[in-house]
Amino acid sequence: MGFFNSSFGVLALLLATVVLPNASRAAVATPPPSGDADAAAVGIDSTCTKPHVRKEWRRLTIDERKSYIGAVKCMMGKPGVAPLDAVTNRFEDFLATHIVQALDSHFVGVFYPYHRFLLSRYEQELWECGWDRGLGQPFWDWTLDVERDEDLFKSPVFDTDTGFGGNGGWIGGNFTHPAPGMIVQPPQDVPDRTGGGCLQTGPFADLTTFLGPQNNTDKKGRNCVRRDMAPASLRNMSGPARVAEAMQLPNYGSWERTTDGVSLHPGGHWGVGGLYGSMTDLWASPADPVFWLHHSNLDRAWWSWQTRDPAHIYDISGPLVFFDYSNKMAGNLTLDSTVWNGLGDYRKGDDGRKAHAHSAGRAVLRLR
Ligand SMILES: *[C@@H]1O[C@H](CO)[C@@H](O)[C@H](O)[C@H]1NC(C)=O
Ligand SMILES: *[C@@H]1O[C@H](CO)[C@@H](O)[C@H](O)[C@H]1NC(C)=O
Ligand SMILES: *[C@@H]1O[C@H](CO)[C@@H](O)[C@H](O)[C@H]1NC(C)=O
Ligand SMILES: *[C@@H]1O[C@H](CO)[C@@H](O)[C@H](O)[C@H]1NC(C)=O
Ligand SMILES: [Cu+2]
Repeated sequence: MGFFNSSFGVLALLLATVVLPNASRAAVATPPPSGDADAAAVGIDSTCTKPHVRKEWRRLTIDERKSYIGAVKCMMGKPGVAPLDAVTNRFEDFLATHIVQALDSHFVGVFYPYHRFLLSRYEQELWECGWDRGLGQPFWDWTLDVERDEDLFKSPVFDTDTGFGGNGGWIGGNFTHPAPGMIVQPPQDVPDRTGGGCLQTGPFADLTTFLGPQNNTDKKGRNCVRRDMAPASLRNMSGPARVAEAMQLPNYGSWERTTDGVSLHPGGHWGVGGLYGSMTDLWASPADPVFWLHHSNLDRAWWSWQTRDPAHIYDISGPLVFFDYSNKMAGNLTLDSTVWNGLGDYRKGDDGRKAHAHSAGRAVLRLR
């Protein structure tokens, strides 16, 4: 039974080791959990006595914000390991992984565990690049930036000096009539969008990559990171009312399906990416470094939901196949499922566990 016990520990790591935003402004409807007391409350036998702390971006000191940005740039300056010519640095390993695995990690049960795992791998790379090991991946609490439209544009997260830079310049068009050469990213119009052009301000101004748009992983032309901010979309999908509503969802299946629908998850993506922006790209959204702050908050929201009820903490379900919510093609995710981050070649039927082990760090995590 030793095997069971130790691998159960791995499950606990994935589903329950979470990073506790102890100093957060806690605009998510319920105050977020604040340490081992909460872990104990939901029955987690934690031996972690000094967890690192994920903080809201504006709760970091200015020096910490600059240090975080420096760590991301450090990743962009390190060689990548993914076996793709289009990958030119370590930051892009994570982007490539997300592109290749996009259809296996969204609108499926594993959506939350997959992104928790990827986030954790990214966080470790940040530490390797000098980020404070006492601090985890910072998060962007969307609810702090939705009261008025201008709040989004003034957010410290999008500061042009100590944040991730601002909006892209205006490009016309809409969902049915996009501007020439522009790729529409979401499945519907984003009428409140305000930009569409390349990111031209802030520490990541003029950032480009060969990867994307969408599922492209060939080394063709470079493309820029685009922003197309949509403040009403952010408010409508990721504002306090939607967060409060989501927290009431009764089980993981409805939590995943609802929040990955027109709700918290796309809210942060479309709020920054609008119609044309990188953040709205289902595959290549991690081209924009702010992706990781959005997903850190989404992970925090899941943890808040998980710790609301002891029955939630190990609750898992949801389709194994993209958007197969009626289970027509396959069953649900279970605690016996495997979560992995890597560049396995699905098109050749290889699930990637053996081959491409190092795209985002460790390749595979078994739930049990
Ligand atoms: C989209 O743009 C076209 C061309 O300008 C316009 O005719 C159409 O009304 C627009 N659609 C919406 C929903 O605004
Ligand atoms: C990318 O998506 C297109 C359109 O859906 C598809 O035809 C193509 O096979 C995909 N390419 C890869 C590398 O997955
Ligand atoms: C946001 O919600 C308001 C109120 O329901 C609605 O009037 C508006 O059209 C919505 N905007 C977007 C972009 O979803
Ligand atoms: C999958 O899980 C959902 C709850 O998330 C449940 O309603 C459904 O019956 C399950 N499907 C199967 C085939 O077990
Ligand atoms: Cu994703």
